[in-house]
Amino acid sequence: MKKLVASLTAVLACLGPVAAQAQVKWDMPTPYADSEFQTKNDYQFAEDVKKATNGALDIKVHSANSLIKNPEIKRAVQTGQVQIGEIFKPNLGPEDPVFELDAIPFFAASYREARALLEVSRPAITEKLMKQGLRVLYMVPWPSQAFFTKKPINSVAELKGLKMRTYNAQTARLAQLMGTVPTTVQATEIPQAFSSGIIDTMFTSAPTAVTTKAWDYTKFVYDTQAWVPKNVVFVNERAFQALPEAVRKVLLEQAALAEKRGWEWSQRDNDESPKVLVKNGMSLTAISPAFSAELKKIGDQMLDDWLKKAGPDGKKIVDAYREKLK
Ligand code: PCA
Repeated sequence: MKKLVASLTAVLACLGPVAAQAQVKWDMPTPYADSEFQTKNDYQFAEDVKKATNGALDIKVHSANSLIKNPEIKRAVQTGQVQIGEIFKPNLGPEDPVFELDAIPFFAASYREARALLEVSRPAITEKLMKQGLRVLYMVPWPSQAFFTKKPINSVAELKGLKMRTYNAQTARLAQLMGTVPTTVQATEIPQAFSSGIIDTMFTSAPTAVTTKAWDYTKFVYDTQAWVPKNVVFVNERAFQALPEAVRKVLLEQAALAEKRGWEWSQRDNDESPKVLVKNGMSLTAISPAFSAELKKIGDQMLDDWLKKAGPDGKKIVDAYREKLK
């Protein structure tokens, strides 16, 4: 018995430093592929958190829908199945219009406008998610969304009847207003959707087009300069509160850095990715003024619809945004 106690004591002594540094492991699902700058930013965030906490918090990123599928990620974080996750924020539009304001065409089209919109809508977004037990860590925009087509397009009429890849309720509405047939396809499934003929044209940003090799299926890319929608990374609030205070502090600091870095990387890719598309044989042009005017009209209609849905709270955000841009 004495011997057993002695050896147990020895074992515990060895474990001492580890036990004092109890390691917490978190899983972080994201819908997007490893090559997307958003995912690279998540990996960097996870690595920086691990380093800055001396390994006390170890976040494992699960990319490309590998652990949890896109539509289930929010619920998985809410229920604690995983502790942290990333989604395309406007996907939450059907739940509350405030989440989808950044995906209305021509409402907040540049990075400057996207930033102003985030500043005025961040309190509402974070409060609404916190009510659901989700703490927002960072929000990073995708570059300007573009159309990818097989044939040249100079007006909305020329798109009529095409099968348009969309990624949420709002892009589906946009596709419908453009007279196309909306088909929801996850970013990771774009190549298969083109090759099986489910879609023949798509909306996305240049980086996602590079990731999915858009040149294999389409020839023309039209940069709409119309909307700069954001991803959101959130953490289960109970899991967050269960961390030691020092670790919580580091996590929030690193989240702020990840947001800053993500905006920089987004802007860098906004400049660089179109060049990769051209290098691979795609024809890149701005949309024609007539096409742009037609799209603007659709955007105005979508904003009207949005204001009706969002009521006085929504109008307050829109007014504050316009004020900020003055
Ligand atoms: N890439 C993602 C979201 C927006 C974007 O640029 C996608 O196409 O699904």
